[in-house]
Amino acid sequence: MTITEGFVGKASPQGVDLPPGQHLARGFPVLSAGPTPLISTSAWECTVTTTTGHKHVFDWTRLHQLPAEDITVDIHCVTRWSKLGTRWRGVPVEALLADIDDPTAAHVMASSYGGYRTNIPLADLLGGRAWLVFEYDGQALSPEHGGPVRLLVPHLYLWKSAKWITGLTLMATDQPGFWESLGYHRYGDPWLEQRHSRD
Ligand SMILES: Nc1nc2c(c(=O)[nH]1)N[C@H]1C(S)=C(S)[C@@H](COP(=O)(O)O)O[C@H]1N2
Ligand SMILES: [Mo]
Repeated sequence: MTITEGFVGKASPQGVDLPPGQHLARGFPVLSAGPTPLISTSAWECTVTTTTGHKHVFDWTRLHQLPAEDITVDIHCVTRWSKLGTRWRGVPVEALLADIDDPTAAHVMASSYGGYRTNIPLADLLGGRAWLVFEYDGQALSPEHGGPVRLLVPHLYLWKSAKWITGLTLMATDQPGFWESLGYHRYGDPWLEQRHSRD
């Protein structure tokens, strides 16, 4: 999709493909439920835990041994701002999970440094629809936006894209994360306006 400068900032732009109830953001808002943790690339780790408790640790070096790709996607926050054509670089979650055998896994709890958690069906992290990203717009991902590494699941509301990712826990059954426990939707499809649990 292409957008022209003139559309940016208009509340109801004509010809721009926005989910219902969303408007275009100016700039890149920061939304964090707590303080920004400062994690060096050498200290960063993301642990994949299987339903049987096996742990697979990915550090910065191991993450960069996996094939990275550049992605351009639209992102949608439940607070009603969207940002079109955002550019990131990262590794598909599918590549992390490729060698992990866990037939009973159906859901995933993503967890962050600082304790934030969010649940996502495993299928939504596969098929080239979710990444562990470490660059935004050609630069190292800044701490306030989740650097050194965050999850990016752009087809769901942005609260599912856990910043400062440190764990992916595979689960047989769904469990609510932080916002989901507070009444946000279990799944969070922006095109279906799945904002709250009653939606
Ligand atoms: N660890 C962590 N991840 C998080 C959050 C958070 O508070 N902590 N906020 C979520 C919410 S509600 C949104 S909208 C996006 C915001 O990402 P941004 O600050 O890069 O815009 O991050 C999501 N990931
Ligand atoms: Mo959000």
